[in-house]
Amino acid sequence: MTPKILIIGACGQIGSELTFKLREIYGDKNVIASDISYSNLEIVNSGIFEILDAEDYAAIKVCVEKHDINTVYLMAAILSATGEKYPMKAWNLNMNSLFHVLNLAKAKFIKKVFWPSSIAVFGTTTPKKNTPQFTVMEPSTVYGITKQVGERWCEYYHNKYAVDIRSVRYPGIISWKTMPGGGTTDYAVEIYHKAITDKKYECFLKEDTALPMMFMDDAIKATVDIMSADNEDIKIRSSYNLSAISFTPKELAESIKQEIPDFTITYNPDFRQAIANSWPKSIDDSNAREDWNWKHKFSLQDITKEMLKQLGEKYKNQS
Ligand code: AKB
Repeated sequence: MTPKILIIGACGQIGSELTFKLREIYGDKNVIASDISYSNLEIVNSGIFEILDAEDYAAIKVCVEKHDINTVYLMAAILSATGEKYPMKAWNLNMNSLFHVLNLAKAKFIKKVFWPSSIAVFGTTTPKKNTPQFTVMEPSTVYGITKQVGERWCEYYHNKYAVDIRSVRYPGIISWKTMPGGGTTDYAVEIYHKAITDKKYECFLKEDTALPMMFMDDAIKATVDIMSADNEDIKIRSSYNLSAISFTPKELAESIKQEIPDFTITYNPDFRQAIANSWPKSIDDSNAREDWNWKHKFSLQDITKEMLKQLGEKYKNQS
């Protein structure tokens, strides 16, 4: 099956880079980008783009039929920090959009679905180190609840209606092209911007808060890999643990100091500290490594070098 792809939420941090990668692989005319507004002009102007509300079933169905779509990547979501401010908005967007896409697959309008879950499915009662694939899951954020419930529905639709759904639990994603929005792990992107512009950063998490993280290129590779794996190799239909590296804000600051010796960091924890405290410090992703050969590439120092190089050029071109 040649994928004819619709990306819902293509203007966001992961959606935008996924759109470019999928267009590179499958060709511009086979990848339709969509979002609720024209918030990322690079994406809007880079190929076919549709305005689409992820909560509008009829509109998604029209778009799927118009472009003869067989594969949907549902990237629209309200993340952990924003979800705490707007709980019902987060619940409605995160759950309604998932049901719409699952129901389109159940009704055979589409054949394959990618839906991202998150390390936010875990909670304070989960083992924190090397968190297993199958373990206690009592998420304490609205975002985490939507992802945990979403995982159950994905598995249910696969078992009951044979929906080909594939999912990974993303850790914090570090990237330079598009800013993240509304997450707890966002500090790990903001810090690089401030390192370039101000040589200092005030972190909203404590210095010893270890969290699982990953460079965008690895996250995109995982997404492409799981979607192109053979059907029988995908043994988990809720969501796969996915891991690359783990670090604390202090360790991240040290790695920046290796490149910018006069960079300084201060700490002023806010409400996001409690969210970070409820999440794992590191993740056991051996199921993904065994089932579909997942492997990450970027170490912390690789990421720091690449982030500072790319952002350095970006800010130089703007001035
Ligand atoms: C967040 O911080 O909310 C997200 C996530 C870990 O899913 N980046």
